[in-house]
Amino acid sequence: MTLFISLFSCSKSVEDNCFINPKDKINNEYKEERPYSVAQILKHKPEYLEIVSLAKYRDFKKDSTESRQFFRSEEMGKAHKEEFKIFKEKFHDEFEFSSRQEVGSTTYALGSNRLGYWLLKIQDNKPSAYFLGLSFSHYYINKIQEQPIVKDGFLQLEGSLVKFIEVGGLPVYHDYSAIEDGKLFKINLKDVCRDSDNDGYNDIFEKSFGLNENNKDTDGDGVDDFNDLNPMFKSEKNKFVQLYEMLLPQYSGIENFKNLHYSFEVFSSDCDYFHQIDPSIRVLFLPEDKEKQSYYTRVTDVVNHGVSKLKRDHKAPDYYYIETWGSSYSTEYSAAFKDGKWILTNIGSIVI
Ligand SMILES: [Ca+2]
Ligand SMILES: [Ca+2]
Ligand SMILES: [Ca+2]
Repeated sequence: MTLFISLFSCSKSVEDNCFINPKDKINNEYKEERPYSVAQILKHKPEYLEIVSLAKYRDFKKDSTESRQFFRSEEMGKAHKEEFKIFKEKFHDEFEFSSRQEVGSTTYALGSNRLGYWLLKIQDNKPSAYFLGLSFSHYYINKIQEQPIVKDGFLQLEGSLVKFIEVGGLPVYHDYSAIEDGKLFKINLKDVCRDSDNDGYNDIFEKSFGLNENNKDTDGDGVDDFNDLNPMFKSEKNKFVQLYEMLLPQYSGIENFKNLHYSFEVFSSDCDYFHQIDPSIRVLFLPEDKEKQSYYTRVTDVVNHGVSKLKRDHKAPDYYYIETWGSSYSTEYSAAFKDGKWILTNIGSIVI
């Protein structure tokens, strides 16, 4: 009996996960999360990260203002473009690049994208990217590194512990402020580069985003994680899956997302139909319940788009409502399923 109850309470049904129950209380209340203190950041820091306090350092203010000026100057912009040309080619413009360094025949650089910071490596003409798992909500890495970033078998990055501050106005945007300057973030290169299942994504990346670091093919669909556009869940064909596929963000000018191994659209959803999409962009899913997410995704804002649960029209069968949102818009659709096809009608948009 006990077993029955626990099974029952653990697995919510597709109905619960994908459809809005009119009896559900919808909680749209905006909760401002308090920034972490230094003590909290240190308490939760990744176990592979060593933080050293520096006596002499380039402080946060200097780095953030100077690097801003640096990238605005045309001449510097050109020089930067030239310096990182090989990285842009190999990584298809998937990152912002900084701090290039040669070690023997290997070339390193730092990369950052919407998911976070990466160590980039080009060796024998072959590019690899290793996720660092350092949340940009807590760790600021100096854009101008005055010391070599790879030394004595360690990745060594100067930076600060920071917090986000909200800047008012519409849209509300975030800025940083340093809460403790002058830090050296040290990670053993072995820990950075460890890829236990040898699928092309390092363990830190897989653990941070809920992939299986001990299995090349997390969802068992025969396509390894590195080449799977939806690596977490097996795709299925179903009318609701088809609807979710239609509502994915569209990108123009990108020829083939298959070559972009480090650019993901991250969604927070428990809906099986959403999970089962066969997308043309790379996707990852986070559990809606923050407690079930990895520490990294709990504290790092990596979700830029969303597609809501479905709402039935109780008067008309095969008629639904669904909402999509991005950082500056939300759109509500009515969706009617007729003769094997969805007819989507925009019934209201809000642009911020
Ligand atoms: Ca791996
Ligand atoms: Ca894997
Ligand atoms: Ca797979």
